[in-house]
Amino acid sequence: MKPSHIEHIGIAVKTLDDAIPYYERLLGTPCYAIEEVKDQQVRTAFFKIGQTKIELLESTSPEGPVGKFIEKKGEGIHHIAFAVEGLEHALDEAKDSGIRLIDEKPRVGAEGLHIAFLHPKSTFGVLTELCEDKNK
Ligand code: CMX
Repeated sequence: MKPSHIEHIGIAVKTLDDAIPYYERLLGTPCYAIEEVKDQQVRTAFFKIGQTKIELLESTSPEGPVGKFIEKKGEGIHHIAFAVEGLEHALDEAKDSGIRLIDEKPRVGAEGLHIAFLHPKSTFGVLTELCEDKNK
């Protein structure tokens, strides 16, 4: 799969309003985008630090993946996303090596990235996202 870098770290928070000021102080940089991803039932807020982003995730529904995560585990690191070139091929490789895919095919996530998730039960407990910026 050979990712080029960590594209972002997703952090589940109860509310963006409470979490954004903390990250703005910590990172010394303003939140540069807030975006709702309807099919994931989340609102996201982004910060850039070097090549990597911090993505805060606020659930818009208790039934969504982040709502369920917070209910079970509380706030905290939700997933790690690796940037790859050739996402479809990377998914084929993951599948061939026995990793369970959540998304068999890429779909469009926040910031227009093409994304796909690997199941935490086959990635040592870490929900893992592979993503590709097709505009690059
Ligand atoms: N990290 C690690 N483990 C996780 C997890 C996470 N983020 N989310 C769930 N799990 C674990 C649960 O603890 C549970 O483990 P146990 O069976 O040992 O208790 C197991 O996975 C099943 O969890 P669940 O609460 O029953 O939830 P589901 O099986 O319905 O869904 C998952 C889990 C990972 C398949 C689902 O959350 C998913 O499809 N995630 C991918 C999409 C996503 O997370 N979108 C939000 C971000 C979108 C964005 O960045 O734009």
